[in-house]
Amino acid sequence: MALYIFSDAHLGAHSEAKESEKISKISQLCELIKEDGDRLIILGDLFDFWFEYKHTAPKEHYRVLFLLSELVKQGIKIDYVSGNHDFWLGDFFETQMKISIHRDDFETNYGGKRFHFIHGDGLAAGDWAYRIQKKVFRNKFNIWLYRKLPPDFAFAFAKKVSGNSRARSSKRENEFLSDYRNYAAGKLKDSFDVVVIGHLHIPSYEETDDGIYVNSGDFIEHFSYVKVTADKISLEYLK
Ligand SMILES: [Mn+2]
Repeated sequence: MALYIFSDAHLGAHSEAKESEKISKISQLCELIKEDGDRLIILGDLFDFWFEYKHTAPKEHYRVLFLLSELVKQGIKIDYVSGNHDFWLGDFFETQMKISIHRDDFETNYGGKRFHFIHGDGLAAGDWAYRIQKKVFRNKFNIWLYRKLPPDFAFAFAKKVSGNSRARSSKRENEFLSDYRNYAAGKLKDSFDVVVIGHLHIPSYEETDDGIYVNSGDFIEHFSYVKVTADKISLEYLK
């Protein structure tokens, strides 16, 4: 029995070669999960952009959706904590994939330990500009309005904006690494045993007297993931 966690594949953001590499690594991870896993947590930004309409969902992500549904079919429970690139998840994952969606942070117990999960966008104290943008992007009326756009146009536009946001945030977040550490420290004082965050694309594992803070890294360059068993929590890398 093991719980697996990964994040930040940003599917759809890169060249065809990179996209194939990412998909084959996700497939490799799924094989590991099938061997000894019983739970998977996707910690946000699996997709670089996800938007669904009442009657349609993006076809370019068929391959990863297939891999995930294979896991569900095997009885593996999947939770998906949305990130800043995929917060527009509608009901597709819950109704069609049987995957639970969490739009903010998410708490759960595993192997007798208490876990706190959050993607991590907007955590840094100095990141006020992003927090304003987040309010606009998540506004119900704005989402309703955006859905009125023809899908091909809406996707082309979003991919442009999404690329800009990626370029900006990688620089910004690196300046705020200590804010993430402080956030985790607060939660660990607050009775959690383990805090797992994504978003930074920098894998890390830190143990203190209060517990463990892990950053899941990314599935673009590091192919890092977190594995939790009854007696061990580790940050691992795919070969
Ligand atoms: Mn992110």
